[in-house]
Amino acid sequence: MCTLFIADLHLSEHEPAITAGFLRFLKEQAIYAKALYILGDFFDFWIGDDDPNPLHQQIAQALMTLKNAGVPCYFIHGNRDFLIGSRFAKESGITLLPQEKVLEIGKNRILILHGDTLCTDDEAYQRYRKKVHNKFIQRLFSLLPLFIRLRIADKMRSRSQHENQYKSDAIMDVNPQAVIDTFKHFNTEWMIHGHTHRPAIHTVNIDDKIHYRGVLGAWHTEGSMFKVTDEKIELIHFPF
Ligand code: LP5
Ligand code: MN
Repeated sequence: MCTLFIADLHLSEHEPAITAGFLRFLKEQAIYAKALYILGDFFDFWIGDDDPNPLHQQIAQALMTLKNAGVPCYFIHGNRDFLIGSRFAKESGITLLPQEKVLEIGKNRILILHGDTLCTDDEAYQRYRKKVHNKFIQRLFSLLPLFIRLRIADKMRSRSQHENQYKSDAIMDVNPQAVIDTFKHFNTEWMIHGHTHRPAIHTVNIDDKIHYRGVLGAWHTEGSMFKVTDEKIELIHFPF
């Protein structure tokens, strides 16, 4: 039995092929897994569980079907969908996890996280993240009418895309020292994250011990997952 990890699908009504690819992945792969972990940026953006977007209901139903088939699904928030809350969790049957979680699979201790918290060189983003993760600000935002929230999210998306044009690739990648500190803090051999859209398995030598940082790919034109069994950990890309 395997445990599957995915992230950065950025599901949206404007990308029906990715939605179709995810629904197929549920039916043909996830259904046979021990569990499915979604590590953030599952939706392209999320402005509240009260958003009546039909795509959200379609995905919730598909995840509930997976749960009813005996495959639990766990979710870690990304920087686009950090407002996913208990109502969507109940409707979809997913379990919301904290932003970092250590799993023990076979002999491996694996830290799972979205990955944006490792990008400490991106100071503008870390300042922004602190603000939007403030519970009071989130509460105020949730009280706004839906159409206002949509407008704000749209402005935030365009501002982000604009700012990203002037940021180096290095700034938007993980900070090596943050990775080492995180490995030491959680005392794991592996970490699996998304966010950077740079799929790979990196080795990190800490005090002559090799650790592994697995990075998931975004679902632009193909699926990307980590498949973990007691024996091995594989990064797999597959057509939708
Ligand atoms: O998302 P992406 O890939 O473009 O870039 C990310 C970082 N940017 C973000 C911002 C999101 O894209 C914005 C969309 C969120 C939708 C949900 C709305 C919920 C609102 C809740 C309010 C409580 O995450 C980007 C990183 C990049 O990853 C790589 O790591 O660099 O970070 C930035 O661009 C930082 C910017 O400085 C912040 C941009 C947001 C602008 C906020 C002010 C505008 C508000 C307008 C209100 C009228
Ligand atoms: Mn992200």
